[in-house]
Amino acid sequence: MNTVINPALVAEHNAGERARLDADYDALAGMLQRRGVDIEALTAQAQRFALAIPSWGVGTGGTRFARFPGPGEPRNVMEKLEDCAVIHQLARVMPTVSLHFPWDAGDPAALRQAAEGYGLGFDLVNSNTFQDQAGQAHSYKFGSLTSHSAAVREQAVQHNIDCIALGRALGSKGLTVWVGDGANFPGQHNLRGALERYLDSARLIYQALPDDWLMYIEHKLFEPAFYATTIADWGTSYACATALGPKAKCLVDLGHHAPNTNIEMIVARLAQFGKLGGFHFNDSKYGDDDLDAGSIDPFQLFLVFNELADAAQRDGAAFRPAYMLDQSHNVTDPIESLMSSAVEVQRAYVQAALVDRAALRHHQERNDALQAAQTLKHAYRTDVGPILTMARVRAGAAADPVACYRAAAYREQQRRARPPRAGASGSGIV
Ligand code: AFD
Ligand code: MN
Ligand code: MN
Repeated sequence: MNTVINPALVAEHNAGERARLDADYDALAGMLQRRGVDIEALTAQAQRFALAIPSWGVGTGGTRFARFPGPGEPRNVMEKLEDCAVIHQLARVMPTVSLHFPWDAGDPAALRQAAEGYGLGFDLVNSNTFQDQAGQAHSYKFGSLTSHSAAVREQAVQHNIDCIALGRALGSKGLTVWVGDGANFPGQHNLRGALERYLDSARLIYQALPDDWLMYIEHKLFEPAFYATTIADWGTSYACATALGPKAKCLVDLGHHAPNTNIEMIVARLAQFGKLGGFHFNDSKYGDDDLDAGSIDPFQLFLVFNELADAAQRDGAAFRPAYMLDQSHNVTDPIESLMSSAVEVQRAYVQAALVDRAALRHHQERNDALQAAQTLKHAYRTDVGPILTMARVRAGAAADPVACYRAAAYREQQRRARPPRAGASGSGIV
């Protein structure tokens, strides 16, 4: 495998962490044993956990106001893959990359070869009909899949079909469709008519799906439409996924809800009805903030994984949602944010695996609300850090990915190797 960071440096870093890791791991093993939990089973579970890197996440993000580019940003999809390889090498929890078209357009065979060289695979592909591209025949200013214009709808449908073809060539197994379509004024749209047009367009994309592919419908409450977004909530997403058929599922982006929405309940509902397709993990305080997963409300992330653990227990191997991060890194090094966010998601996964489900059911059946809540808190409060570190070290990754990454001076090296292109510092989101 082509490693971007010198493996000797990783080994040296790990050797320095070894004594402390062993001591912490043994202490945690003893504590868990007294609770009847085998630490080795949890570590093996942590090692199996994986989520995808959003290709756009390795570049510095931005807001509607400005974008402040960071040094050594990747300037094309090949350089994005190189950054993803660093994340994969040091954290070993993100083995796949999710490409976004046409941003990541490239020769699929060359992309595949580069990714395989790094030991990376390709996850779901994403279509983009929320902005216009140079030379595009029709504008998406007034919508894409829901446009009043048949020609615009056709163009948007065709783009999604092209994404499927590209994804197929990459070995991907699904397409995520997020549209910004909606209205900024009451009356601008016939609300029902817009959704009817969406479904007509979505059906054409659905029909183009290979047999072993899924289509993921991503809802979002608002922005860019500020009055009425066509696919605004999980109810609409569920209704559309149901209307389309078994290969259509719902994708939950944690930031795409009103503040204080009970997202774990949405997860439980979608899982119950077989429509939970996957996640875009991130965190938020106010809206679609795209902050790092677990940075604002790690308890919510835990509660989401608590529902996922329950669903996995009920549905077994058939339950395999797609996991990905979807964040905008505006003030941090994107590689550092992606690695530490992935570890936060993995942490929530392991904490949820620690929930004593038999005890929880026992308290629930006896209406002992206090003890039921305490059962969850008990798992959540357990510091599973040594398990995550051990999982990484055993897989050849870094005990402390951020510290090791900084020691490798990768960013500094790329600052020199990748001088910014003229005009690349403009404003705009991601
Ligand atoms: C959007 C959505 C969606 C999309 C991405 C592109 O979350 O996942 O693909 O950002 O930047 O807000
Ligand atoms: Mn998203
Ligand atoms: Mn978003």
